[in-house]
Amino acid sequence: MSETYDFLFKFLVIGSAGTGKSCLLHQFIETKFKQDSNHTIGVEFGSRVVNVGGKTVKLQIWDTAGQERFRSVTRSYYRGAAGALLVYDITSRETYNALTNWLTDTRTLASPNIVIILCGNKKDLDADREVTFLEASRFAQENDLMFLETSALTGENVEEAFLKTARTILNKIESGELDPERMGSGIQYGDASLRQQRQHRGSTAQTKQQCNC
Ligand SMILES: Nc1nc2c(ncn2[C@@H]2O[C@H](COP(=O)(O)OP(=O)(O)OP(=O)(O)O)[C@@H](O)[C@H]2O)c(=O)[nH]1
Ligand SMILES: [Mg+2]
Repeated sequence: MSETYDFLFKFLVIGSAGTGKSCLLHQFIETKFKQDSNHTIGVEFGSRVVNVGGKTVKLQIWDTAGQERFRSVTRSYYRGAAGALLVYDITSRETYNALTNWLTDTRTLASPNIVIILCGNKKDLDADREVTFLEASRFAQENDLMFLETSALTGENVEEAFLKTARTILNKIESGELDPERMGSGIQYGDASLRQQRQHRGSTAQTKQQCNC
């Protein structure tokens, strides 16, 4: 069966090793927790078609390795991403402290228009929390990021994180702030919207023929 969608958005999942990036992607795509998740080698890939604001959007998601030794490989994926989930682990201050480095990389390598959501993952492990919700939300505000605490284990806020990012991108397309035709936007028109545009062009041509002007 061929899929029809209005837009395709390219997404990245980034952040330190062991924060739960692969589990978040798995939960989003399979709606279950990934048992025995191993460190990602380089980059893994997943996709899912979602409905946002009346549009069908295919999310093409690149789940990158957090380990330092893969940094040169993963850096090559930043270009041309429309959205990113920047993940830390609420039970590990080290992964939270590393966020500034991840942001520097993103701001240097990705499109200036990239929409980023900060995800404080492992929300289910509240008893082992090392990073408060308040300090992370302040950090997000200061750095112009959206913010959610998530749990790839229970599924809490996982779909929301992806959908919120997609909705923001869609709003920016509709307001004209984002141009899907721009090189490296990380956005492509799908069959459905191309057909609509063609139909629209067809009807404009017809109107012109009829009015003799
Ligand atoms: N309790 C709990 N554990 C989680 C959650 N998400 C991931 N984990 C655990 O955290 C560990 C690392 O998860 P991964 O998804 O492999 O981490 P990653 O960020 O992809 O790591 P790299 O691929 O090395 O960058 C695994 O043991 C998971 O079971 C969560 O939301 N809650
Ligand atoms: Mg991984």
